[in-house]
Amino acid sequence: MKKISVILLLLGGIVGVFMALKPHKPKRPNIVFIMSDDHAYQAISAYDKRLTSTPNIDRIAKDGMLFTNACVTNSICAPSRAVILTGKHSHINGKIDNYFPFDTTNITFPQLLQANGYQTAMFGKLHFGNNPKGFDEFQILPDQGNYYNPDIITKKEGPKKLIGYVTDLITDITLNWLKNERDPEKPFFLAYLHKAPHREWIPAERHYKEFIHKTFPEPSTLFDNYEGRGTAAKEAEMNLLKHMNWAGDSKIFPENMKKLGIKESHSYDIALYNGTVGRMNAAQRKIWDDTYRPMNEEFIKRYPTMTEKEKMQWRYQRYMQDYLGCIASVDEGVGKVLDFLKENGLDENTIVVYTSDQGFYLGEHGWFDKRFIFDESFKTPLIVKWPGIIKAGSKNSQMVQNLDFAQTFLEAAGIKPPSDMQGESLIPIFKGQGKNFRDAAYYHYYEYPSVHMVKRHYGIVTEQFKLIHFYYDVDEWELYDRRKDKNELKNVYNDPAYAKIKADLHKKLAQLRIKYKDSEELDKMYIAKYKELEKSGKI
Ligand code: SGN
Ligand code: CA
Repeated sequence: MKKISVILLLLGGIVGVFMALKPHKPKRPNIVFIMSDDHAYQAISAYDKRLTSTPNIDRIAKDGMLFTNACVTNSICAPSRAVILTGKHSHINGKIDNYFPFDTTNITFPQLLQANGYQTAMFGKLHFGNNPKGFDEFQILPDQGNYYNPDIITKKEGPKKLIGYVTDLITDITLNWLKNERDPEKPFFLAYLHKAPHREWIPAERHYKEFIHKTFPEPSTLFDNYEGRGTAAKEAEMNLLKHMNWAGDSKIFPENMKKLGIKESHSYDIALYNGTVGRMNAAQRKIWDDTYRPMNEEFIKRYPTMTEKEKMQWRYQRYMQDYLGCIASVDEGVGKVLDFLKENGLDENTIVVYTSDQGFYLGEHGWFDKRFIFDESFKTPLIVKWPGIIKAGSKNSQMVQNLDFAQTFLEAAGIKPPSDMQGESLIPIFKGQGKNFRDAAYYHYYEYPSVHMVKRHYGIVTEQFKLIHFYYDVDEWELYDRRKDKNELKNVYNDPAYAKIKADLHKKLAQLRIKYKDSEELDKMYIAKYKELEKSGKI
């Protein structure tokens, strides 16, 4: 007996010495990728305290790095997601707009993570029309998803209908996976993807009751008349006063629209309202009606004597009350996930990213929605924490893009990225290096003619300038001086003082088009394909 114990002890010692001598391989980090839909950086208090407070999202900034010039390559939902997953520009991955199908022969970074030992999960909004590849588990909203009692497509059980509020449900599904389905032996990649705060901006009950009484500061360009810019800004249909729906967006009850003879009371708007609010069950609907009725009654009294200016101001407040109310739940959800990571010792070796699929107009230029290369929609929030690598409370102003995530995550996981990915790893920036990371960003938006009527355009953005080409049914160039004209109100393309700058930027833009393999031939090819979709009635 004694002999056996001695042998065992000796063996144990040998193993111990061997383990100690073996080079220590750091554990690969987990990645929690949190993305909301249409979350403007103006509505995150770590960026801007004027509109609202997001204490939990701000915690990521406090522990990590806040990017002040993060931007997208194509400011619209599904294309942005395709760029993120493939690490390739829209014209290469083929998902140029919300209509084109996502080509599932594209290789995405989650597929590579999964093939290299990561456990992968995706919960929430994807918006591809097909299921994600490379995920051990997913539960995704079909198409845009619904705010109340949403349908969901699950990997294990197929389609299901859930009861409750979408942001809370996505959070619960995510927490449940972390608690019960995560494999502690593997590093994980978790995509936690909110539908909120996408149009039609329906907050959770607790928040609409709270936010409906709030008043928010107006942006200085709320009454923009689009002078000084080209046709594209003038013809876009994203004006709060002219293009928002009264029922679907501003929550004027359909019967009240009739009563007031609001001209815009078209059937599409009523259908939107019924398609969203109409999904509530009796109990949810009662709280909704009780909360929004007094607002409706007050509006009925005021409307007949309201000036256009007052209507615009009213619509802006209504918009912000609902939009920011949606964000309140997103922030709470983020807080719960961060708490879980901390309480379970997962915070130290986990990269946490908070971002949006693009930026959004919160009344700047009188607009809502996105799509343009102009700052509020070109830029996107990006906050990243990675203890031990990223210095807590740091800020970075490099022009990083959503194009860069794939290579960043692959490098973090020790995987060599495919050579045809087009971004750059952000890891040097995380480590406090990476100065002059990108001197110019390339942008290309396609979805036209379509909702909001933002014309097709591509362009180059440097720290100081923005050169844009609007094409398809116009052929217009615009140039903005970002240093002098922060709100991008004056196109200086034809100002002789900018002749040299203009020539340099044209040259640089042509080089970028070559570098990223974009071209006039591709522009024409995508227009032809778009026209085919239009003909087949898919647009
Ligand atoms: C819907 C919205 C638009 C929005 C697009 C794309 N209208 O069509 O305002 O721009 O989705 O959004 S709605 O009245 O139906 O809400 S995206 O986030 O999917 O790109
Ligand atoms: Ca979006």
